[in-house]
Amino acid sequence: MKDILTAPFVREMTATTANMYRLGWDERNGGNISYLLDERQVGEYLNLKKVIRTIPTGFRADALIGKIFIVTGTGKYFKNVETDPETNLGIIRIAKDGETAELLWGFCDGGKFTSELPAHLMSHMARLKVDPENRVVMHSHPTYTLAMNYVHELDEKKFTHTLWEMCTECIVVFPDGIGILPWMVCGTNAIGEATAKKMEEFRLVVWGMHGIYGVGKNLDEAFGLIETVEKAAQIYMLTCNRPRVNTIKDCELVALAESFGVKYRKDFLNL
Ligand code: 2HA
Ligand code: ZN
Repeated sequence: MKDILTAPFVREMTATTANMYRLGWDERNGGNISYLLDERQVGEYLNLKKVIRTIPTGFRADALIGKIFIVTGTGKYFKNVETDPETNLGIIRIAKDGETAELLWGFCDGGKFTSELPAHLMSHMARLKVDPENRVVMHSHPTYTLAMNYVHELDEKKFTHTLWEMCTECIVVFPDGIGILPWMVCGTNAIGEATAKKMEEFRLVVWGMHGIYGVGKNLDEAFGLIETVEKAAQIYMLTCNRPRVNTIKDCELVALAESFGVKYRKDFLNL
């Protein structure tokens, strides 16, 4: 059996959480990540028959029975994952009943998975239906994106359109736009269900005045989506109090999207 601390998926999780912490997106216990793993790959590092303990999830995820995820822990700080992955991360498998998590590794101080597990697993189910390659669900509190939530209308079309105007790459990186939920109590099945519903259509979902969710086939892709939104939101926040002298026009956004061959939300433009 190989040393789990050398597994690429553990290394990627520690590098990503450290990176997000240093960007100032994940203060204290803010943010959470879940990453669907390949059973055969995990089997090189762990005895898959050995369940350390079982933890109820509080909801059913039948479509994920037998699936294995590496997830960040509830109350744990992204800041500390790098130095102590075995306490701050866990590897769980969804049990045959669809509503229990079998702990295979980690959370070694008796901890458990993120409080946002409903939003994560429900989003995995929604995304896998649209994109069978999807593996990662990532939640974070990026500073400028959050700031923008307070001064910009929380309307999917208008919010996406403003961000598309802020950096040339935006419409190419997230042509499908951004879904938005109003402020809701976090950590509940209700916000999980609402997030998953948005995930049928979007790879990015803003939780009004809380943060953002991004998904992808690997950590880089989910991170890159959020990073691009955050960069555009930063440009917006740096410029929104000043007269706008120049902008990228809608006809130019169309030219970009067509040149890069991306399928974009035409209804999010004012053509
Ligand atoms: O895990 O970010 O949404 C802490 C949070 C809750
Ligand atoms: Zn949060």
